[in-house]
Amino acid sequence: EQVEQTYIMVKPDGVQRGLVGEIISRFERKGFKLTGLKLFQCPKELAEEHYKDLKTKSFYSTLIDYITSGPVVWEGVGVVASARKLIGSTNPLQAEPGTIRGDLAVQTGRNVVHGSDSPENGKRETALWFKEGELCEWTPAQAPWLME
Ligand code: DAT
Ligand code: MG
Repeated sequence: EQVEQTYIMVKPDGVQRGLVGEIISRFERKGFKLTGLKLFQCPKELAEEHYKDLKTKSFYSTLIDYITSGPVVWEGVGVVASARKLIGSTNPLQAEPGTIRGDLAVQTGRNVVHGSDSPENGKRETALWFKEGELCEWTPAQAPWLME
């Protein structure tokens, strides 16, 4: 099994609404290992690089204006696809109850959290938001109780 890395970001609405603990807690309870954590005011250039694939979209400039936040990196087996399921659909009104967006948000433009959409982007975004030495390598005590 391949260990993947994903980049999870609590967006500014999640931080302002006091949902940081709630959101991080869902990934912790699932069993994913936290390897980096940072509260961060995002410069415009970094937001533009992060969302560069959406540059041609009509909502691009509002999206860039909105992104300033407390980011988090999680790492684990199969974490990228699984984190996307925990997060739910982009439009919170279509996200299933039980998912983060399904439970905590109502609008696409305020959907509280970001998660990388592929292992490649997980690596790319982690490298974008965290410097060398800011990630922590450790073995959770619960590891043998989580995976055989
Ligand atoms: P996701 O965040 O689910 O990966 P995405 O990568 O397609 O979704 O888009 C990034 C963000 O851009 C998304 O979280 C909210 C915003 N966005 C996406 N589609 C939008 C739309 N049709 N109108 C307004 N904002 C949108
Ligand atoms: Mg995306």
